[in-house]
Amino acid sequence: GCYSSLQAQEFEPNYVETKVPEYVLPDVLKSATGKLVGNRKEWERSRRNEILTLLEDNIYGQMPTVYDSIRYAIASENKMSMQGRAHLKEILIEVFNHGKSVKINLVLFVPNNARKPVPAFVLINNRSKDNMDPARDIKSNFWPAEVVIDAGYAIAAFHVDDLAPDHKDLFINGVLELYPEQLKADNGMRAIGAWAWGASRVMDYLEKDSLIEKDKVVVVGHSRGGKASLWAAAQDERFAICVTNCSGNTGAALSRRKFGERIAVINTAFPHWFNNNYKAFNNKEDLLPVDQHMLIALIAPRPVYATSASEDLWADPKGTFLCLKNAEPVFSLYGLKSLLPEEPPPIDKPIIQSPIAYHNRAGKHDLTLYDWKSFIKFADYHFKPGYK
Ligand code: GTR
Repeated sequence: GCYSSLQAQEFEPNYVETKVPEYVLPDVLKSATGKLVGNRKEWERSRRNEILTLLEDNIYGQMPTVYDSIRYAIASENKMSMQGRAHLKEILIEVFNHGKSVKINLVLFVPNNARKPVPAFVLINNRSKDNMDPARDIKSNFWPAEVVIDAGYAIAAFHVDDLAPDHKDLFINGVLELYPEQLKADNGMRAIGAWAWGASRVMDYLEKDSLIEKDKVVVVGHSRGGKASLWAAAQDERFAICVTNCSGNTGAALSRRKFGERIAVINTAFPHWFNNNYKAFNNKEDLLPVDQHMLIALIAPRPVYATSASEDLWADPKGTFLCLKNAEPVFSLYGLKSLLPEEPPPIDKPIIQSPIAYHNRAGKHDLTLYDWKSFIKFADYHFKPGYK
């Protein structure tokens, strides 16, 4: 894997369950003033916003939602791509603010053989740009466009470099030029926030594309991209479903377990991912006013699917499962019953027909065809009435 040199040289991750310390998670339903939220109205009126602000201020940074203008242009189109199975559109999304602009290159395939509008998956691509080859000369299971098209869904992807290059010095070349005040703020947006912001601009476009069913858009991210997909869905309620694959620390794993990757490690290896305030929690996980179950809770009542991989202990599979479990009380406020068991399910036994879904796939840290096929089943279950 691509672990930092820090991990190898100075940091011994804990991979032993019996060495997980005792910890107390902040109560997702208990407000700062100690008041317990008892119903969805109270959740939506007060506690939800309180948690959103805590996550902004302490971890992910602010999410600017205002910009001067946005422009969409079709850079290329082929109504008979994939041997006639799909309509390809390459969309250039350009967002302007403060006299600067950022360009997002969206690759979108829409199935020809499906009733329009169609539901869609959008991948935040944090790996090679080849993963989203519009010509389909290169095919990758990281973004298996043909499989998704054949399942009756549109599939889109954009690359994180368009928003904020994934580098500690270069990340400022993108969205942050549009919002220079963010860079100066200790609770300002950084790279993960910029990627999530990009997902929302893609949503701005998809809402206007008559081929797309705008209230059935799934945001998907893997690992660092999965941290961004969670933050995007928490901030932007237009995403109908959130998928976070192997997102680990500061994604869908509980920080207080101190298992595998730690906040201090992530902040050192990737100082450009989270805001300045987050650095104060290096080796002080228990002082955070939040833990990651509260990020999951912000997505309720919309369905969430988190995954692990059995060999990816760095991302803490058990801590991911427990993170989902601890978000259940908020789904309950909406009358939604999670079907997750009390203990983590066996490897390769996905729990899909549930508002909160989970699997631990056999194998390594990756986004695979197995994962995608499970996400399609999850979307079918929630989007297609009469699903069996
Ligand atoms: C690792 C990082 C993880 C995860 C991963 C990835 O180096 O420590 O948090 O984001 O990269 O994105 O694949």
